[in-house]
Order: sequence, then C-alpha cells, then structure tokens
Amino acid sequence: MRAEINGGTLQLHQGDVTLQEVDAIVNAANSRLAGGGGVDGAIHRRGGPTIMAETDAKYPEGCRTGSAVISTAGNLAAKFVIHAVGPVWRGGSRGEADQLAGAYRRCFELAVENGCRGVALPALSTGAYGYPVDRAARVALSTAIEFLREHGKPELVRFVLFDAGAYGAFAAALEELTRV
Ligand code: AR6
Repeated sequence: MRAEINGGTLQLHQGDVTLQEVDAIVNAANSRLAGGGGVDGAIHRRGGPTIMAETDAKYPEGCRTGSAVISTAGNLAAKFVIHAVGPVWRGGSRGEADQLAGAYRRCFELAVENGCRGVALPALSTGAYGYPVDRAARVALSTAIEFLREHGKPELVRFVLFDAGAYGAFAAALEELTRV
C-alpha cells in the first residue's frame, strides 16, 4: 500500500527492515544504545560490530527517549542506521504519543540532513516496549504525513512491518489518515 504526499512516497511493506536496500534503515533502540532483541538484535547481528563501536564512540551518553542518532551501517545494504528510541508503553497518559512522534520526526530530520532519499522504518515501541500497534500506527503515519507535507522529502518513507497484524494496523490507519 502507498500514498503520494507532496512529491514523496509513503509506503507500507511487510518484511524485515534489516534487508531493505534504501539509504537509511531505522533501529528500534534503547536509550543506552546497548543493543538488545527484536530489530536491534537483528541489525547488530547482520551489520556487524562496527555499528556498536561507532555509536559507543560518538554517543557515549546514549540517546534520550523520543529522539534518534545516526551511524554508518556496517555490512548492511543501507548506508546509515538511524537509532531511534521510542517510549515504553505505560498506559498512554505519560506522554508516550509525543515521545513516539518525536522519535519518528528526528529520524526524518536525520535522513534529510544526511542526504538520504529513502528511509525504511519498523513500528517503533510495538515489540518489547508494549505500545499498542493500532495507536502506534496512527502516531507513526501522522508524523510521516506531516513531515512530508512540510518538507516534500525524503523521497521514499517505507514502513516495514514484521507480521500481518502490524501490516493490517498500519494499512487501516493509513486509509483513515489519507481519506478525503
Ligand atoms: N524487521 C521489522 N520489524 C521487526 C523486526 C525486523 N527484523 N524484528 C522485530 N520487528 P522491538 P521496541 C517488529 O521489540 O518495542 C530491544 O531489545 C516487532 O514485531 O524490536 O521499540 C531494544 O534494544 C515489533 O512490531 O522494539 C530495546 O531495548 C517492532 O518491530 C527494545 O527492544 C518493534 O519491536 C525496544 O523495543
């Protein structure tokens, strides 16, 4: 599924974010940039040790929740990995939506600042961090749409959803948000 927004393409794809051949892929990181399971584990496994060596050297303080930092991508097909830190879900009244939107917004800013034409992103916070996927989909897509409306880039924003449930949630949200 796709939508054209102000010259940019917003695309939904079911698959593995680590395999995407785009300029930048986004990692679902933690604020210590310490590695872990899920997307983070897969990125460091496939990308090799240079990614962690670089983030340790450049970002010794880690990255705050609701933001992101960028590194090169080791053995991955992408040029860059953007390490984004989404919030842990605590019921929805602790600023989680703003933090999730902030993490995505920073990913788009870093992609544009580094000349990336295409960026592939997972559904941040919806695994170990427990964010309900329907709500996360609305936040993710409305942030992407707002950024594209304002900046007209990156040229390609591809959300890569791991399973059919997450894909369905993103597809429903995209239809709702782009309905005229
Ligand atoms: N490609 C695309 N999506 C994936 C992949 C993949 N290869 N693997 C998992 N998902 P998670 P979080 C989906 O747990 O919730 C780590 O330990 C998964 O089904 O990766 O932000 C970090 O170190 C889910 O929908 O990230 C942090 O400590 C979504 O990606 C913590 O987990 C996000 O799941 C971050 O938790």
